[in-house]
Amino acid sequence: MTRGGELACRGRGRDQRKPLLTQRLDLPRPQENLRAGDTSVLFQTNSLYIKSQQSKPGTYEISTSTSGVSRLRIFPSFIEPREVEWMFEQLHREIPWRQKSNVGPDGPYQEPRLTCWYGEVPYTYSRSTMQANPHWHPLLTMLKDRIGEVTGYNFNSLLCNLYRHDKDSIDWHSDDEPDLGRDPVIASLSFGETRVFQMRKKPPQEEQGDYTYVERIHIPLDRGTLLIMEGATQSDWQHRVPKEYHDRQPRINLTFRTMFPETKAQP
Ligand SMILES: O=C(O)CCC(=O)C(=O)O
Ligand SMILES: [Mn+2]
Repeated sequence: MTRGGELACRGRGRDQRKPLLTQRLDLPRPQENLRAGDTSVLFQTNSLYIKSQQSKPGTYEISTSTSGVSRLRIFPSFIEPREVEWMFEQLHREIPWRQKSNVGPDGPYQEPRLTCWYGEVPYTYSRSTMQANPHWHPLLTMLKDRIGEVTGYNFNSLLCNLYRHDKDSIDWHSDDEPDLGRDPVIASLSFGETRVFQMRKKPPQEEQGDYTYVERIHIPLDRGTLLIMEGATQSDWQHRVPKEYHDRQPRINLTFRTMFPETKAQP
């Protein structure tokens, strides 16, 4: 019986189910231009892990809904190993990192990571705004252009993130602010320590916001790896980088985006 079959037989009662995190499944070999129907194995379990030290390269269609196809593209070693170290050092030293104060349901809090925004327009998330900053560091411009050449996407903005240690994190969210337009494409490039990028599918309406049984994907993002999120990924999924229980060295993550400030309801 497949793991999916086991899950289906286990019923809905919370205590009859194994904890979600014990469910493991190797990814099928990725293919370029996978069609949604080809990835049905992804839906036989509600927890999908991309195991191994390095994420497997390829294009993954992770779901299809009325919003469209949600797609990930993974490029391990997008930055060559001999280049990642000096780039990390330079970004760590020269980006003007700041701690942002956000506003959550329980009031203001200090975001548990450092950030820096580059773009012609301000960026607001978690009810707090980062001012426009057109003073791109030359290394960041070079990386933006290199990603553009390979992916065909011409990004105009960048949120830089520095996770100083194991207790720095970003909680569940989607990158779906109105200025990012419909179906935002996000290019995420990582340096430094490997951290796990987790995704969970938004539950159907009848689950009333209960994420207990949704599909999950875990992707270890190691230095030099480029992850692209495309299509309906921001409408249909959330993502986070959780805190860790063991020491972690600093990690830098660059999330390139395209802002469409003039058109609120976008192209
Ligand atoms: O650090 C990461 O890999 C993800 C960061 C992220 O999702 C964000 O800043 O919106
Ligand atoms: Mn994000």
